[in-house]
Amino acid sequence: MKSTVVAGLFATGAVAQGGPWSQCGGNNWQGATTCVSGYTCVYVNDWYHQCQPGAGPTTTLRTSTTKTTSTAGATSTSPSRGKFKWFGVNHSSAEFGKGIFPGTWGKDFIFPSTSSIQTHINDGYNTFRVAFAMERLVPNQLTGSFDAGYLKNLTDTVNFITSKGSYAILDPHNFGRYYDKIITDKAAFGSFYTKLATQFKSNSLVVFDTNNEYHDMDQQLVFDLNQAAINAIRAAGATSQYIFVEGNSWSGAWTWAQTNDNLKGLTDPQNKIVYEMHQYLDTDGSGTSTACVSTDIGVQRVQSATNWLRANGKVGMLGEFAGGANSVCNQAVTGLLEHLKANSDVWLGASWWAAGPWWGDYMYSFEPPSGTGYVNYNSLLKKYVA
Ligand SMILES: *[C@@H]1O[C@H](CO)[C@@H](O)[C@H](O)[C@H]1NC(C)=O
Ligand SMILES: CC(=O)N[C@H]1CO[C@H](CO)[C@@H](O)[C@@H]1O
Repeated sequence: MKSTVVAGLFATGAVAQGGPWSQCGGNNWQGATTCVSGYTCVYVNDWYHQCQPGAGPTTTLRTSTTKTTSTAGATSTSPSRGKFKWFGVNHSSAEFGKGIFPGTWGKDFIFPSTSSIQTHINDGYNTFRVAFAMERLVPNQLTGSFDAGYLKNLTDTVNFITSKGSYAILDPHNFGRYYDKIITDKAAFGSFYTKLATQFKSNSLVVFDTNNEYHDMDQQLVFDLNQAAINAIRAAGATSQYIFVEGNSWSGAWTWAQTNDNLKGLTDPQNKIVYEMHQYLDTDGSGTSTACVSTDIGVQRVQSATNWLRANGKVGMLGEFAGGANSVCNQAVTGLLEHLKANSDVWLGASWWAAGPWWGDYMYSFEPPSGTGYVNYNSLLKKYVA
């Protein structure tokens, strides 16, 4: 998984010019520092300068990092201004140590770094999906009481985000399961949301995500769990918040229209349901490879979901997406975001998978300052902030 793609492209010498989207500078960089025709070497951060579309001097530009792509009229990949309601990053770490419950803070799991969140806010992002484990919040049973320590840390993270005016998506990263067993008790599931909503109902910048990636479950059960969560959240008095529902088959956008068509029947008295889908661009769509299938795979994979949303008068959020640090993925991700933006009547936003203090050299890590995804995609993603 460790990504060596970008460094490998020009690791062989200082002769060649950098190709599209390749690295062209940064601390300790040994390769080419100029780009092929039509591309400009753009300062991204101290560790990374990148060949981005656009005419101009082929030397490194230190300033105006994200504005330099506008001059290449022929370049269809140059994004225009975004109008997403939500655009941001998953912060994943509080759910780490799956299976080790409750586990030890600082060893098995940790909460997101507020300074990293602040960096993302400074970059312009306004939405953070905060993953957590239901087994840590309610250790004994779904209907049980919250663990005070875990709740406090989760609440501190949420409050940090929303005190800055950003949205915090509460993401029980549980796959429709509790201690690895598919949740079938809808009333108990609802009671979890009663407690969660009671806790956060006065904070309108909180978004309730009903659960991360249901999969291999009865389709009616997925419907029922989502509806139970919606009913409980509203009954608890949380009426201003958006609710993100997720679907079966890992909430994949590419299979949504076939698999999750029944979810169009979900109802909310506040009419604030958003369909959260996920989409990765590797062969099996699992988000486990640095490679993307093709430069237009992003658009291909979400097109049917776009059609489904519009045909049914629904709105969606691409709650997880990512791509490896290479030119094919860079173009595929650009195409994906352009498509979402062009259809922003039905796609309200997107959030990258993922940041978190413990991702290390993970191929998609958006943890500043040196996560592979952050280094390679921040300058692109920043262009889409709300
Ligand atoms: C909460 O965070 C504090 C550090 O701020 C840590 O000492 C404590 O163990 C954490 N507790 C839980 C349950 O996460
Ligand atoms: C796509 C991806 O990497 N998903 C991972 C997200 O993090 C959880 C753990 O929190 C993993 O189980 C997933 O594989």
